[in-house]
Amino acid sequence: MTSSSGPSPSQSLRAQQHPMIRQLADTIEGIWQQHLTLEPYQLPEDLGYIEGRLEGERLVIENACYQTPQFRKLHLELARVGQTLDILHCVMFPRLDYPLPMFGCDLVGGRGQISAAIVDLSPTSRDRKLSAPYITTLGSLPASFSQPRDIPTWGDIFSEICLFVRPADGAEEQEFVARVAAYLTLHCQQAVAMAPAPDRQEETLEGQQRYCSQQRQNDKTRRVLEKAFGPDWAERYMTTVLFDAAV
Ligand code: BLA
Repeated sequence: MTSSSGPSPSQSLRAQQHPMIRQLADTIEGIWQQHLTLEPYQLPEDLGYIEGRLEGERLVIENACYQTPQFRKLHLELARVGQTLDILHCVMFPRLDYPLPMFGCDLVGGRGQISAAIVDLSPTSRDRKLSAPYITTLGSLPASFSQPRDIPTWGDIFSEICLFVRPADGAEEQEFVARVAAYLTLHCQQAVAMAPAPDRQEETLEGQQRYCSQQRQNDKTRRVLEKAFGPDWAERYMTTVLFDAAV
């Protein structure tokens, strides 16, 4: 396994990935830059660029990480397994005095086809409900995806506006990217307009902890990491980089 923070490796992996992943990564970073004031975020022990190979195929991971006044961590990860499996993973972790939902997005694809495309704004409030602006703006967007997918049981953290599909063609891929842009733009606007609510820190912490512990039950993610890095490394990566609830 190697780990380094070399000169902007993300451009290189991004250029090789499935075009929808490349496009979505550029879209997410563009919206972040447009709406938020980004500062660097130091990942533990230089987990910026990682390569692993245990049994089977090589796994390359490139992380981009930022923080802002409203978010303790903005994480965008691109990964490639062998020559075939491309992954985009993105989660935005609000600071505890900003009782905002968790933006999460995952794209998994290979050999020219994206098999899983999911985006959600997942509530962390005790009542497990999204606030009105999210529902009114995003709850009524037209849904014309022909291959919706079923949410696994650990996914009870996701909201009523969660979109989980297998995009059938280029038009559906574009529609999904546009959906992510709409979710993300509204979320950034909500965040910058929000006054901090220190009295809700405990509730927000509990909500983020619930979100992370459910996400860590995704065996499909865990298996990919374990195959390349082993179970201990996979557990550490899932709890400190992908879904760290400790603040
Ligand atoms: C599915 N995630 C998957 C799959 C793989 C990964 C291989 C199966 C693809 C398929 O069913 O078609 C792998 N995802 C990864 C890896 C990383 C990753 C290795 O992010 C990181 C290194 N997952 C998330 C986030 C969400 C998410 C933020 O990381 C949602 C907001 C959801 N991924 C998610 C869901 C599935 C999935 C719901 C389907 C799981 C299932 O059907 O059992």
